[in-house]
Amino acid sequence: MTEGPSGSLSAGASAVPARTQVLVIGGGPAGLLLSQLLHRAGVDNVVLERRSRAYVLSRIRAGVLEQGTVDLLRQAGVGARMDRKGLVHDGVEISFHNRRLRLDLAGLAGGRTVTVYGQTEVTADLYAARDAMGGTVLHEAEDVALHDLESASPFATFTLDGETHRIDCDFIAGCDGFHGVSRRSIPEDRLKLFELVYPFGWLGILADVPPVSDELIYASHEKGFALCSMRSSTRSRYYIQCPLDEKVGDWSDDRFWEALAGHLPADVAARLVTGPSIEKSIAPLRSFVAEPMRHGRLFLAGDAAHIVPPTGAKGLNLAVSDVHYLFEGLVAHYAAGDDQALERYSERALARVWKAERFSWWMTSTLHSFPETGPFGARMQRAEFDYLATSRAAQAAFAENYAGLPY
Ligand code: FAS
Ligand code: PHB
Repeated sequence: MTEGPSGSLSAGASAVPARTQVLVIGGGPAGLLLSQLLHRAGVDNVVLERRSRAYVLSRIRAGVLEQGTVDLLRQAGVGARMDRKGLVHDGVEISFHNRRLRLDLAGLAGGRTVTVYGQTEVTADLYAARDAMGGTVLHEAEDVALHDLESASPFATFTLDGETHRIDCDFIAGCDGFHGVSRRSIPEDRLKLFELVYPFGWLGILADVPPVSDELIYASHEKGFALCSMRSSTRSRYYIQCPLDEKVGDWSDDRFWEALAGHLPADVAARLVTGPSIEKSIAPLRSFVAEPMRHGRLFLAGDAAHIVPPTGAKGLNLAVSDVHYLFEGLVAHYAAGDDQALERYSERALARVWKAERFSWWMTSTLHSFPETGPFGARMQRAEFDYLATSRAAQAAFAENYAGLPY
């Protein structure tokens, strides 16, 4: 089905343009934000999304926005509800085997803060803005295939409502996530892949209960890692480290709450308010990068090009910084015939991606339980925390990474 102005459903070939300037594959945060920015800059674009709009809006994912993400969402004209409902945090807490450390992000990182505002809300705001501008987002586009990527006239084919379509374009933005078609459309001998799969996952719960703390708590405990987050003053998001072979169906709400309390410092656990879950899921953790993030007229952005473990709250924020670089390049191409920024896109985006990969890997390695690394590994984790707890330089480095490195 296709979505036209005001989100109305309209089926059939008439809604599918034969050509556009930029074809965006994937209607998640990267694709929708790029589409919105391009449309406001007068660059014609179409989004092809495999799933229904309802499915995309049902996904529960990221929760923390860096300042750069907040700024770009405002630039795209989708910051109003975020500014009303988002929770601005100037600090974050790390507890390590019951030792508590608050990191004053604003004081350590030149006044920068983070905003707690769910990715689901960001996606809803982006869809509302696409509708308001009459943007073209084609949902349930199946069998998307990319063609002639190394020519000046790439195109995509796909089926919609049982009909096969082709859209010709100047550029294709591959914003279709880790499992999308875009990265897989690049010949294997042109890509270099880097991957680290962690030996555990995150079991997450969403519940309409007040958060246990005003700020996020990243808790490292001998039983494993836990994260206390939130979506509002009445809706909480919690995670605990779990083995990869765990099944979410084996976790009743009571079992989750009991396990979470056992991963937290006693005074935090004592304040925990429990209640029925709205959502419960298990996510695997991996670090992954595909280089380069470009092949001919195809540019990868977001999870299509890289994945980080959610410990550093970087996944969504990296998708946004990719979009920033790609948008700059595309606008320079159309406005001034200048392709320098497009030529440098992969190099610029990867420079920031790898720094976020490092920080996310470091936070994951320091705060999770890794029995396989033995007593020495446990001492290294304790030394990391001791250094962070006793060095303002280490705290400043943590803060500038967590609040978001500059674009
Ligand atoms: P997305 O995966 O969000 O969007 C890609 C879109 O492309 C999807 O809508 C998909 O349906 C579509 N698509 C896929 N294949 C297609 C095809 N062949 N044709 C057309 N469309 C196609 N990040 C954080 O910062 N903090 C977190 O706490 C956090 N938690 C997460 C929990 C989970 C379970 C997951 C999976 C990820 C989490 N992330 C988190 C990372 C997440 O937020 C991503 O970084 C973010 O969604 C990236 O956005 P996109 O690059 O747009 O990719
Ligand atoms: C979340 O609220 O979902 C969240 C927050 C911070 C993280 C990961 C997830 O590092």
